[in-house]
Amino acid sequence: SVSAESITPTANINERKIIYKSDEAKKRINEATTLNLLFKNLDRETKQHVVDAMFEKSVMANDIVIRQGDEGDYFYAIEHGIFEIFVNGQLVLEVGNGGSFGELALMYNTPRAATVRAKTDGTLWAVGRETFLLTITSSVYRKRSAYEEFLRSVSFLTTLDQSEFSKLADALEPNNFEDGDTIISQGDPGEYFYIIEQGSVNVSKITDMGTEQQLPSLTVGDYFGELALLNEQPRKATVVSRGPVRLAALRRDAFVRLLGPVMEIFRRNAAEYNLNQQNTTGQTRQESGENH
Ligand code: 1OR
Repeated sequence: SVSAESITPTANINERKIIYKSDEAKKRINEATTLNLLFKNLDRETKQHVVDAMFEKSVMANDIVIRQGDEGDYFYAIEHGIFEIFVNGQLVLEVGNGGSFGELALMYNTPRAATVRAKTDGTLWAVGRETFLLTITSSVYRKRSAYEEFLRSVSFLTTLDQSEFSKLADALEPNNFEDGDTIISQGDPGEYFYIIEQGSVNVSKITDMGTEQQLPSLTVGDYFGELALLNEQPRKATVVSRGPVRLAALRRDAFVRLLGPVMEIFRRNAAEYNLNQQNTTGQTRQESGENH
């Protein structure tokens, strides 16, 4: 299953694999990987390393790309096509353009956890085990270590256990903002939840009366953006960075999946926020239990 056990990058080859590619092929790889979480956190040089080592694999509908139980050899990024994932013969997921699969067996050195079959004709970009371990796994590992330390210091997360911290660390996306940037705007749909890693933010809202109300500012270890995800409603406030700000962002699906254990805290604070709404100006979150 998809677990968050310890990852130990052990590959130590020095020679770097380079498979020649046209600019057009590089462009296609770029388009196929920009939204992928596993590629998002790679620095430019590491990404180049991965792209250099990739080779193109064309598949036809019904081809089996990965068989459950086999040893892991390649990781695949999907350029186009739809792929069905089966666990013990049961269809559990379909992945398409911009998605990927085959990372688990390589990262955790376990047998393939699922069978992957092409539902349509398609094009994949394959990365061999050694390159994968040297680049993507190492980067996931570095990111996990860096985030875990921070997450343990965040007070609203103290009820999480080790494996929950690891999964959360893997799913967080670093986001940097400059002084004065608008991070979320009141009225917009909400797709992300944020924890402040560095810096602080100003929070304000336009009230029903049409006046602007300043809400308590937030700083390191505080969170915002949960209300829109909890209630599936538009953003209730505008958040603007105050100096340079570094945030750890969590997408809606991961928020629901990984922060289950702290939903009660969010709901309780949200309820208090409603009670205190009229007199929040100048207070801190600790005083008002307020959040956004
Ligand atoms: P792999 O190297 O084990 C099969 O080869 C791949 O299928 C696996 O890496 C993942 O990339 C992909 N359970 C197991 N493997 C999955 C799953 C999955 N989803 C995608 N893969 N589950 C679905 C989670 C929504 C869990 C089902 C119980």
